Amino acid sequence: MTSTAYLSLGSNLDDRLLYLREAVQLLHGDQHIEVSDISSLYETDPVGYTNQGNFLNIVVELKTTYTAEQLLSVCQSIENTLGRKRVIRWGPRTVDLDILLFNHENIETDDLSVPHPRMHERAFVIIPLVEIEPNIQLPTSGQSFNEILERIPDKEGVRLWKRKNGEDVFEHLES
Ligand code: GSY
Repeated sequence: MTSTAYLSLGSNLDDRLLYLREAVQLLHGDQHIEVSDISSLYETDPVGYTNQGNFLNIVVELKTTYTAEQLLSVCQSIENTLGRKRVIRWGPRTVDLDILLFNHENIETDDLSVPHPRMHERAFVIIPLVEIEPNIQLPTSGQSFNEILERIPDKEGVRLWKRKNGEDVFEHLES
């Protein structure tokens, strides 16, 4: 069975675009994953621990034959491959991959909560998500992400950094 998932990717260390590009390439290079859409790139003020550099954030849509748990394990392995350091909780990271949505499923295990429990309050997630998929709804409440976007604070902390152009899914990640 093929599932549709949305992931949030963020980087705020070293060459941020390179880390995002490599993470997307590693996802797409997996034989069970096809990256089917990528949002524009956004530069975003840090949320949570604010004494750190700005992030580059994107949201990607993918088709996968993995389960959500298997996809989580792939995401963690990509974070490790790209050298994510967890020196400070919520602090700077080479790359972070979070599963936002997996089909319309509600998943609650020891390791995984889907929909991502904080996604509806994070403009750096909702703005790129609505850009690539304006019509989806939050499975838990049925609320549309467009409605969530209208009410979300701190939208000015999310600035377009490189616009997605054209049909080629990967083009705007090239430097
Ligand atoms: O949860 C993802 C890592 N992260 C981010 C992020 O990706 N972007 C912004 N703007 N702030 C963040 N705080 C954390 S933690």
